Amino acid sequence: MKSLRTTVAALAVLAASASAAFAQEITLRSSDTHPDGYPTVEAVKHVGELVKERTDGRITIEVFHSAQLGEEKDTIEQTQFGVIDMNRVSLGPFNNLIPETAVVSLPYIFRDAEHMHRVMDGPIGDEILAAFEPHGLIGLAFYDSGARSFYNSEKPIESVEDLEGMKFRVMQSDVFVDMVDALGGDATPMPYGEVYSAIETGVIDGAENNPPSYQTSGHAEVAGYYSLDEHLIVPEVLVMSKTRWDQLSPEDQEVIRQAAQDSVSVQRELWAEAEKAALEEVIANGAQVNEIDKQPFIDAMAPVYEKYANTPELQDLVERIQAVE
Ligand code: BDP
Repeated sequence: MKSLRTTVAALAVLAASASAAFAQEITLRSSDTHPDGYPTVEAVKHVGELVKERTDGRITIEVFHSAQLGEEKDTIEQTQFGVIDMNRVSLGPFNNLIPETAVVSLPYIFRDAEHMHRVMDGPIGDEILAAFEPHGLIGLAFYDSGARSFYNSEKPIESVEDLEGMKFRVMQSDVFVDMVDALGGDATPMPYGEVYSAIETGVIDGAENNPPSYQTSGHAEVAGYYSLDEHLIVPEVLVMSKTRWDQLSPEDQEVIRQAAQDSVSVQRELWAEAEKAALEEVIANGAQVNEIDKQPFIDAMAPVYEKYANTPELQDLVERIQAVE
């Protein structure tokens, strides 16, 4: 009797572990600072749909939009620790940690969005994705973020001189602090979620971002001058916690990586539409948008390049990016 019970119990354990191995349901939580409907949020949802389809419903990705899991810098740390599984973030907050990301965050490093695509879709992009791994993250794909320009509550910026003494919020990255310094302005790094009230209360005069962020954050309501100096074409990245990644089978890892790559073209399309619509909408709501001669802004960036392309390898990376047609 005892031996029969032991055998039955042993069989039950075996059956349970076998079914766990074959059909382990996995839910991955992904963070995004942007609201529902924003191109990056929709792109990661698309990754989720592809992954679900390709694993017969076994793997689910839940996207927590609107900074529900926290501000970017904090969520990045939590992703490194494995508390958050996936994260869609700007490359900016990685600059102080991963020098390669600082190079692709240099002002005017990309001539235009097409140049950025050609660089990030090729071996240089792969090199930068690989640079995340020693920091506890797996780089999966790059997304579009258009071009960032200055906006403020005071006046249209028409020349570099107009920035003199003005206070601008930047992302938490030394590159952007030095960029504003080089233009004669005063930079205040702060989390994205604090910018609206900082402008409203006059703690800062303005910030800088792409049109969809300028619009969806509501910053256009409190800083109505948007001046198209387009100083930064900084890609966004979808990363995964390496701790979580290492728990997945190689097959599941491949499904996730491929789905992320497959979402890039979808995000680019959504981005192009969102960018156009955002500019139209802020103008319709009263924002004043002006063009600028960019050359003096480009010329002012020499010290920033010198500071961040500060090893032969990083200097070489700058040159290789510039050499991409
Ligand atoms: C937006 C990026 C977002 C950043 C934000 C910022 O998409 O990832 O958090 O700018 O300025 O354009 O912090």
